[in-house]
Amino acid sequence: MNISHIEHIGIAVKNLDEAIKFYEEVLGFNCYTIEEVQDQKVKTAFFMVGKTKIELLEATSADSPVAKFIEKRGEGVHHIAFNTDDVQAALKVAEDKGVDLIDKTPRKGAEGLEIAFLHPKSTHGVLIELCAKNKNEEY
Ligand code: CMX
Repeated sequence: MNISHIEHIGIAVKNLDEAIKFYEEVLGFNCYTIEEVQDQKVKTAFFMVGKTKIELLEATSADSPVAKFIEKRGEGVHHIAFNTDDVQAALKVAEDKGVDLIDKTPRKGAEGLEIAFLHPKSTHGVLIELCAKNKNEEY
């Protein structure tokens, strides 16, 4: 799959502003962008931590995957995103090995990334995101 590093860790929160305060005032991180991803029904806030990122996720509607997650499990780690050079190729590898794909083709995520998810039921309980920089996009 050519995975190079953990691109980000996604954390589901009830209230983005309150959670940002914790990450800035207690942990001393700097929120460098807030972005709504309509396709995923989330509002996101990003922090750089060394070479990886923390992505806070607040649901923007009741049927958002993040709203459902919080309802069932409460706030907490929602997914781990691995950087790869080619999401479509990585999906093919996963599918060929019998992994249940949530996305058959990459979608557009925050920060202009191409993203696709693997179902936690076939990854030992962790929602895995595969992501790559969209080569056609300036970011
Ligand atoms: N991590 C681990 N397990 C999870 C999970 C998560 N984030 N979300 C759901 N699950 C578990 C549930 O607890 C449930 O387990 P049990 O059956 O043991 O109770 C099971 O997965 C449910 O699976 P489901 O019935 O197929 O589906 P859900 O309606 O709960 O949806 C999922 C789960 C992962 C398919 C859905 O959330 C999804 O499609 N996620 C991908 C998109 C996404 O999460 N977008 C938001 C982030 C976007 C971004 O970062 O930009």
